[in-house]
Amino acid sequence: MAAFAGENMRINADRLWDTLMEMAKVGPGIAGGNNRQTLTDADAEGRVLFQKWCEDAGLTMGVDKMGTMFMTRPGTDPDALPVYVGSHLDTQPTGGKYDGVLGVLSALELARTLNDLNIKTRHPIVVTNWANEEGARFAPAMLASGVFAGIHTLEYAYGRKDPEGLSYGDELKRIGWVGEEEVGARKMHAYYEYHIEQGPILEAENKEIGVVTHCQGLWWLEFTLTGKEAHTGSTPMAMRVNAGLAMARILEMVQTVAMDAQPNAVGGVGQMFFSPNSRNVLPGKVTFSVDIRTADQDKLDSMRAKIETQAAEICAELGVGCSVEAVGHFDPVTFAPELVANVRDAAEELGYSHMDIVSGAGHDACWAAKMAPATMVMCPCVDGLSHNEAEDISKEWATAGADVLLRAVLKTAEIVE
Ligand code: HGY
Ligand code: MN
Ligand code: MN
Repeated sequence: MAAFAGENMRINADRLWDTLMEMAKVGPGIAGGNNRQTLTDADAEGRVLFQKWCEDAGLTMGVDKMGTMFMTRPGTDPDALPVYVGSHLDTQPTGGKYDGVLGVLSALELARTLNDLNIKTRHPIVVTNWANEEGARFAPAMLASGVFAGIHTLEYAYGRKDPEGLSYGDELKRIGWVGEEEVGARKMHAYYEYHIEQGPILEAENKEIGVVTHCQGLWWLEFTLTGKEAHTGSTPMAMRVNAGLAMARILEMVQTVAMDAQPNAVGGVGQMFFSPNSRNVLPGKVTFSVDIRTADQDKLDSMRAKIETQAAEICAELGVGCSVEAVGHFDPVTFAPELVANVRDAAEELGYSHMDIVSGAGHDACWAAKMAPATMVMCPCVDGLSHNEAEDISKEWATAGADVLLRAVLKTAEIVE
């Protein structure tokens, strides 16, 4: 990379941290984290704040029909496709302050730093806030970037419902963030995403930077088990059609399938609903979502097949009805080697310790990778904890990753002397 005015360019660490802490005040959780779920009033408040910050930095906003926000810093070449740099501002119901947010606000900080140094780039840079990355309220995860990549139709996405039965389309309209742009009409030169690791590897290996080469593939399998509602006291054991028992046996089986697939495979359940969910009524209906992941394609598919086959056997034995729907999926992702090299070189040049890593969590970068060369930068998080209000990072970790993001992006966006 040619020497340039900001050879040892670094972001403004204090400004990034202050911006993160400001956003953390929007949609506070009950234990120090955030509950800024997608398309809630808190999400709307965070969007408005982010829009103000971006427009104060001279970026111009575009919004698409899924509500994704694209904030453009112009380049010098009108024909050059933009370099997109982003992540997500929506959080889990008991989310942390950094999951997604660090990537979006570091991309903003990148633009702010280029403004400070009066640096121009040939390619425009687009700071991006993808709508509904988490999939907590409206499954699947990465819904908006999935529509952008042509994985889902806009109609499918608008029809997705939250546990209260509210639809994505209606809620997006309610908060006033239905954009004009067709989803996916934008073309990307490249995509970078900076994210906390959400796992324990970087901290355990004492590395400041994760050079993300791949991302695990994922299945979300939504099971609906049908039992017979009956009195928990007066119904003899032999007469029970017990969907709750079937669920328990399936959860145990998922654990076994995941452990048999070691190393580097995971499986578990985060969400379940009992109906009628009354202490003294055996459930007539149990729904739950199985989340399995691994970076190995064959292993991912065989885990799914085993779980579906054995779940059917468990339910048949108990006389419980069983149906399953795949409500989320992406195959393992290999990120663009040339962008991965940019991240690794940037860490090296800046003197940050680094290691190659496979992302355990899914990210919008997984769908962006279908549209253009894409990659990620990661920083450690304390105890590898995420999707927990106690999620924590150090200011030094946040800064290191943002410095690397800036330098890697400039390798692609091309500084104009
Ligand atoms: O589920 C995921 O991996 C991401 O946090 N949405
Ligand atoms: Mn995330
Ligand atoms: Mn998340």
